[in-house]
This record gives sequence, structure tokens and C-alpha cells, in this order.
Amino acid sequence: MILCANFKANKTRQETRAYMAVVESFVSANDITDTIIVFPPFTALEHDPRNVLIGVQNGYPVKNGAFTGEIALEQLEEFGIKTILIGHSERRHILGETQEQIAAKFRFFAEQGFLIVYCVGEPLEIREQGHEALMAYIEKQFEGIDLTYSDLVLAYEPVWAIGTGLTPSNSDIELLHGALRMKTTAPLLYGGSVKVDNAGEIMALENVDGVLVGSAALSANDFCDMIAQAV
Ligand code: G2H
Repeated sequence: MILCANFKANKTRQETRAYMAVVESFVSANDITDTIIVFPPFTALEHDPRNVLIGVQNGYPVKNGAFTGEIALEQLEEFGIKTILIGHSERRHILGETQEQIAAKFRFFAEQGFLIVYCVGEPLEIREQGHEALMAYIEKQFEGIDLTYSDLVLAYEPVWAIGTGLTPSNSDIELLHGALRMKTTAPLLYGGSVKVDNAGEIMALENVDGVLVGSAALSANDFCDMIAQAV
């Protein structure tokens, strides 16, 4: 299983250090062999600890240069970062990233050999149009994306389930993940209001290889509880 904690714009450097200490000691004490990835804000980046991967929530697809306000490869390399989240719905819908920009990031970071957690997902009005419309929408989010990339992890996160407490039914998750499984052999994560109460059940579903957790993973103890539920 792969379990990711996405902090978004939460936690200070000090809070992140305290969080990592809890998660790292839990992972070592329990001989956890699942892949655990934490995505802190840039300001709290540290070198990868031994047993937990540290990834970034974004990155600019150049080595360095005149890109005010961005963080590029050179700055990530300084921390030994080799894991990145690309295509998260908040970047698509709040920050206005286009599929073209997202695909450029994907290409660049794939060329650099990063482990890429690539996110797709539909808004509610698309889901209400049925499975075919939903798949057509997600297909567009695959434009310019190499689904055969060897270090790809694909995360399905329905936009309407993100931070809302709503989740699709287990059978809807299985239906969608089954369709994604036909397109790629990459591990498939589910994301969107995963919490201690539903993580185990979701991870036990067919074609679910892990979870991407936001708000419920902000508590280190809760994230450890979810890790303990990995099957
Ligand atoms: C989806 C998810 C983590 P949350 O954004 O990427 O957030 O678990 O808060 O819905």
C-alpha cells in the first residue's frame, strides 16, 4: 500500500518536525513496509528521513531561472527531493493550472526520474452525468501524460469529495478504479475525505493500492492509525 499525507498550506516547520518524529518512529517501531509519503509545504522541507518519503506539492518545470515565486529543480535537489504531486484539483481549480501546464510539469519531472503522484478527478456536475461522461472528463486529464511512466502513482480524487466529508460509495470507487486499471499498471490511490473511520475499508477495495489524505492526515496519530489499517 501507498499512504500519502498532503499538508496543503498547513503546518509550520516546527510542527512538521514534530509530526515527522511521530510518523517516523511509528513506521520503524512497527516495521511498516508500505510506502509512506508526506507532502509538507516548501517552507518545512527537510532531507528525506530514512523510512518516510518527503515529496513536494508542486514544482516549476525548469532547473532554475526568472520565475518569480516559483520553486524549481535546483532548489528541490538541494533537499534530495525526488517525489512530487502533480495535477491536484486545488491547483487545477483554485490556482488555474491548465492541462498543458500540468503535462509540461509531468514531462519535466518524469525526465528527472521523480516519483510522480498524478491526480485526476471530476466535479459533481460531471459525476451526475454518469460513468461515461466521468471517464471522458478524466481522459482529458490524461492528455500529455505518459501513463506508462515507471515511477507513476495515479490518484483518483473526485473534486466534490475533497475536504467536504463526502466520499463516493465503495462500489463507485471500485468501478472507477477498475476503469483506471484498464489504462495503466501504475498503483492507484483514492483521495477525497479519507479518514481514520473509512481508510481501512477503502484500502481493502479492489484496485485500490493506497490513499492520498489531506485534512485527516494533519494529525500524526490519525495518519499512523491509517497506516496501521493498510492491508
Ligand atoms: C484531497 C485530499 C488530499 P482531503 O485533496 O489530497 O484532501 O482528504 O482533505 O479531502
